[in-house]
Amino acid sequence: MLNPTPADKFSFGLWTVGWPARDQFGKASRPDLDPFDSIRKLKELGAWGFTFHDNDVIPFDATPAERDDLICTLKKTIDETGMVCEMVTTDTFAEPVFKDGAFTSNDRRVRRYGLRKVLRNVDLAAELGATTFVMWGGREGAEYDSSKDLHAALERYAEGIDTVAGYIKSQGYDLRIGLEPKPNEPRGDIFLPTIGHALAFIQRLDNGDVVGLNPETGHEQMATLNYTHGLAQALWSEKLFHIDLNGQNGPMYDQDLVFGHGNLISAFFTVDLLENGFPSKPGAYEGARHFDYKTSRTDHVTGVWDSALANMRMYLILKERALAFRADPEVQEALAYAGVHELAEPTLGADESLESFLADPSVYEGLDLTGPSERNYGYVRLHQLAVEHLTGARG
Ligand code: ASC
Ligand code: MN
Ligand code: MN
Ligand code: MN
Repeated sequence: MLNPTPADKFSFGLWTVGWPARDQFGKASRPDLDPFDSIRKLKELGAWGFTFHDNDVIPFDATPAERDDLICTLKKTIDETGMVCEMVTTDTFAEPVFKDGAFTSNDRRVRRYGLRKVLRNVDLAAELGATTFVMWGGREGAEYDSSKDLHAALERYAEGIDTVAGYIKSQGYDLRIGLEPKPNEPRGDIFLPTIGHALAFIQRLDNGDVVGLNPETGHEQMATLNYTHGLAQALWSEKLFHIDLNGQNGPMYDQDLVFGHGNLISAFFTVDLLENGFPSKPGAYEGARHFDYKTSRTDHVTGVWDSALANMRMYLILKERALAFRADPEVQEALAYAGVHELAEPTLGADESLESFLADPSVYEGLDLTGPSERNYGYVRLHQLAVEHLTGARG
């Protein structure tokens, strides 16, 4: 049960296991890994798929012939391992040219260059059979409010995303864009800082039908937000196109810990939502269970593979606990007591007119507030049952 298999649909970014742990304060503490070996190793561990930034596989300064060679090796590795390339993304943050962003740089030359870099990777994604194209605008932002025309920045961001989305549609690619919100780091403030901002932004696009979200656990938690609530709103909006699972301990730098190694209770409810769905709308999330974490700098290559496996085991442990939680008769009774199912009932009756609602004295003038005011919802008992399942004290 706790051994991952391809049926679990786990996938990893090649930059995750491939991170040599170079940080702002220190040199790399691990050697660079060969990305093709990483695909084989992830397969061995039980993963189903992988994802990558163009420059995780193809160096930024590769010649066209070198690029073709590497793509050829990548395709061979896919055929040989059966690993699915489910998502592709573009590095528009590492090179100095992108220091002020790609789609929102004040320099038009950079915006046009960035758009071309993204569009060639849309072609590559389609060629490799990926169904999601993630766009993390890590450098789209500012440190100084004096430096940006914020209205124009949003116009240019929308223009860029709309151009990419329109291109995908015009080519007939089976591909959808997943915007990835993050509040800050590496920029002081990043545009589209949260799931909510990104959902509102998508509403303004011309080609928003193929644009949705790729929310990352730690990014929402950096903004002190509840990741599971964010996933829920993205699902409700039919915009949850992809996920980046990892661990974070509240608002601080982006930790990218193993999934469940940060806020564990939150991770439990994330898995509960992904596996069980909503009580009023049951059903599992169908997309990849994708991890975007970093092996801690203290671990060497052995630790890279220990931590990759740890992500999958944490997910499977939490899945087992979440299923046991929902199946427990005492939990079912506590859910009913708490009124969880009552919330699915529309507030107005099916054939109740607004006139009759307004004229019904039992709703307002005649309602005895004692009952609802003194109601014990029992949420603490319910949550204790959840934590007992999570910790293995029950079921
Ligand atoms: C991505 C993505 C991130 C960043 C980061 C790069 O594509 O999802 O969160 O890039 O992992 O270090
Ligand atoms: Mn992160
Ligand atoms: Mn991410
Ligand atoms: Mn990241």
